[in-house]
Amino acid sequence: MGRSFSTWLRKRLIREHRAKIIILGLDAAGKTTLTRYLKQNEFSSPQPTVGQNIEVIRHRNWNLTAIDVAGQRHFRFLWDTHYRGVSGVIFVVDASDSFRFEEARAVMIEHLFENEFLKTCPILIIANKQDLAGSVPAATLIQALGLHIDLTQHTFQIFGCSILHGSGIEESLDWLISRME
Ligand SMILES: Nc1nc2c(ncn2[C@@H]2O[C@H](COP(=O)(O)OP(=O)(O)OP(=O)(O)O)[C@@H](O)[C@H]2O)c(=O)[nH]1
Ligand SMILES: [Mg+2]
Repeated sequence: MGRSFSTWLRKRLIREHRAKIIILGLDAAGKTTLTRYLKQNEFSSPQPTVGQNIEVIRHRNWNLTAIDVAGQRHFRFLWDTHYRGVSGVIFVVDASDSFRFEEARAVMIEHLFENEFLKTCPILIIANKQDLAGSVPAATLIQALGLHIDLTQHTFQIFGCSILHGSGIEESLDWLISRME
């Protein structure tokens, strides 16, 4: 499938309120917990993902096909197989795990900012686990991840969320949908 056909199809689906989104982030950030919350509206503690989960999520009047990938290092090469046709990206960060911010930044640079397929996609960053002591607020995470330096070419927004408490999630998804084209 050529790039222009793929772009035409993506735009047409958006007009019908259908889109493919991809959920990226380090292992244990909360990608599968988020996917399940969006699907079933409840918190869970999933096993680490092997490969990927694909779920269709209803949000407002949208049908979102969400690709929830495995974040462990040895699975990250698989992310490449899902980028084509993506209209929006969610990058989940465990905001309580400052030891891994540097690794999260490196993964963002490699997989997001230098990615041809995701160049025009809005990027929603979830600063997750705000319920945990020691978690940093969204504004601090922008600095810690260097987003003010690296993300100048992209449409992005960061939201502090706790999937455990169900806070910040609805409005973050509203933002992503409003920016998809
Ligand atoms: N306290 C708290 N724990 C959370 C939150 N979100 C997710 N978790 C927990 O974080 C752990 C990891 O969550 P997962 O959803 O499996 O993480 P993942 O990003 O899918 O990890 P991989 O599949 O290995 O890439 C689980 O024990 C979740 O219950 C949150 O908002 N608050
Ligand atoms: Mg997972």
